[in-house]
This record gives sequence, structure tokens and C-alpha cells, in this order.
Amino acid sequence: MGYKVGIVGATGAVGQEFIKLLGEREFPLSELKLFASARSAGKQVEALGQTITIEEATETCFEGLDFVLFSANGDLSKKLCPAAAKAGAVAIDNSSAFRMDPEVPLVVPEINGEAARAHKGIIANPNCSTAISLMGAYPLHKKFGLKRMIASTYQAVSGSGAEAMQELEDQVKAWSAGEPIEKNVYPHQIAFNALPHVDVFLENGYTKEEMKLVNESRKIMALPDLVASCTCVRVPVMRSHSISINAEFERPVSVEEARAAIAEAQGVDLVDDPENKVYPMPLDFAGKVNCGVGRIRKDLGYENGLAFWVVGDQLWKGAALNAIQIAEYLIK
Ligand code: A2P
Ligand code: 11C
Repeated sequence: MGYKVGIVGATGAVGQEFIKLLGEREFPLSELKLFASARSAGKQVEALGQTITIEEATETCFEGLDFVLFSANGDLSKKLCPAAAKAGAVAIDNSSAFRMDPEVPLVVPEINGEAARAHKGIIANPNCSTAISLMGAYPLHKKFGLKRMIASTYQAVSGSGAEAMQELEDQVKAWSAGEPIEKNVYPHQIAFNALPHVDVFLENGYTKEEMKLVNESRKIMALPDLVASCTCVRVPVMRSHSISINAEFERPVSVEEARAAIAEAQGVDLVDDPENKVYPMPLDFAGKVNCGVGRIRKDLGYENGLAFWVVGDQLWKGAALNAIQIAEYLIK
């Protein structure tokens, strides 16, 4: 039995990872269709041993497909996910368009996989920093009962797409050659810098990315009253996000029990031996299925508090991998 899968945004940074992961995970595919904008339509690409012609993504292109994986942009998802669902496919959308829609499940399979089964044709894939943060926070929540979560992110340029990855590389090369540095994707130079600015600013002074982490965490963990706050920072890292989390729990915590909870949890590696300089780092988690958790210690600011550090590949657990894991969960 094979499934017919479409990818919308197939030429983008996440789209390319969709293709690679479908192959690496031996997803039971009977057909793969690749969609992008009119600019790419007609181009032929090699994917999973076949030559596939890229088609323009339109409302009428999804007939006969079982799953459509979306990673283009929110406006396109708003327009095309309902069309894919209407054509009988399950649309798994990586944009923020449907995440807070009460009719649409927002799913990290290791946390709330069951929620995916209640879909009505569209399933939302969480924001990348949210999915990666919760891979560390959720096992600790199960153990101790999460009450409050303060997160600070260190986000890779891969979160802004293929063009941003190129921009970082070009700026580093220009700086090394003593040439003028050009910027297009970010409002400031990203090489050798840190921008406390991810996505647009909102009226409350937070950015949209910061509010995604707050609101999506509540929905995914089914903790509507969770007290949460976040600062999101873009750093000159190519492709894994890191998050520093300070959390307060209902019940007394111990570092040993916290480490045990992470070690037992699915989808995360405990990487926590600071005396030997062992902790998770973005370079080590690029291209890894699991996220890494380390630097687990008592938080000095809360009675039942823990501070910890989570790292995960933004393009994988933060995007393409989680979406494919949702499809795998549904066909299991
Ligand atoms: P295209 O390459 O044809 O522009 P990234 O996030 O890496 O920047 O990639 C964005 C992806 O979304 C690309 O595959 C891009 O295709 C696709 N995309 C952008 N706008 C549209 C659109 N209007 N219709 C279909 N695909 C789009
Ligand atoms: C970033 N998190 O790193 C963003 C990218 O809502 O999924 C993806 C935006 C989202 O810039």
C-alpha cells in the first residue's frame, strides 16, 4: 500500500527537507507531486530517483492525493489547504495560518498525536521554536506539572528560508574578503550579530513569533492557563534552533528525576554532562531526528523550578520531520 503525496513549496528550504525525509524514512509513497510558484513551474528536478516536473500550486491540483505537505507561506496555505482537504487529501500545514483554529489539530506526535485523528482535512504543524521547546518541556511537565514557562530562543537563519541561509553565507564571505555587506532578508546584518526580532512586532510589544510560542504551547499541551512568556532572537546559526527555558512546576523537582524523565522520553536525547563540556549545540543537532536537552539545573528564581536548554533541527523537528511524523502517525 502506498500513498500519493504532494509537497507545496517543494523548491524551498523546508520543501527540500520534505523530499529528503520521505526518502530517508522510507515513507510508503506510491506517487510524489511537487508544487511551487509559477516561477518554478515546468522545471524538472531529480527527487527520490525520479525526474519530476514542478507544477504550479493551484486550487485544482490536489485531486487524487492522500497527503499534501505545505511549506510555502501563510497566505497560500489559507487559500490552498481547504482546497486540498476538499479534494480528499489531508493537508499538513507548516504555516501559522490554522494553528490556533479550534477546528484544526495542532500536533507534535510525541505529545498529542491522538489529536491528529480528529482532523477535518487540515492539521497544523507547530512553529519551529515551539515544537523544539516542547520536546524538552513536555516530559518535565508530565513528571512535575508545568505551571510557568519563560523561554528565550536562539533561532537559526533556516527559519527564514533558503534565501536567508544564502544571505548569512554571503555576508560571512563578504566580511572575510573585506567587501561591503549586503542585506535583503533581515533589516540588519545577521553575520556576527544577534537580532532580538523574529517575525513582526505586535501591539503588546512582543513579536508574532514570541506569541506563537506562548499560544501554541498552551494548545499542544492542553494547558490553557499556562503562564508563559518568550523573547525570540535570530542568531547567525545556519540550521538548528536553541531555546533556554526557565520553568516552574506544581510539584517539587529534582535534577536527577528531570534527567531521567528526559532520558526516557521519545524523540529527545539527554546530553547533559557539563563537567566534561557536554551539552547540546546547534551544530550537533542539524540533520538529527531527535532534539537534545541539557544544562538541566535547579532554577534559582522559582521554588519548584528548573532551567534547561533544548536544541533541535529547525528544518526537521521544527518543520518537515514533524509534519511527516504526523502523516506516519495517521497511517500507523
Ligand atoms: P518558488 O521557488 O517557485 O518561489 P523558502 O521558505 O525557502 O523561501 O521557500 C518558499 C517556497 O514557497 C518555495 O518553494 C516557493 O516556490 C514557494 N512559494 C512561494 N510563493 C508561492 C506561491 N504563490 N505559490 C506557490 N508556491 C509558492
Ligand atoms: C523562524 N519560526 O525561525 C520561524 C519560521 O510560524 O512557523 C517559521 C514561522 C512559523 O523564523
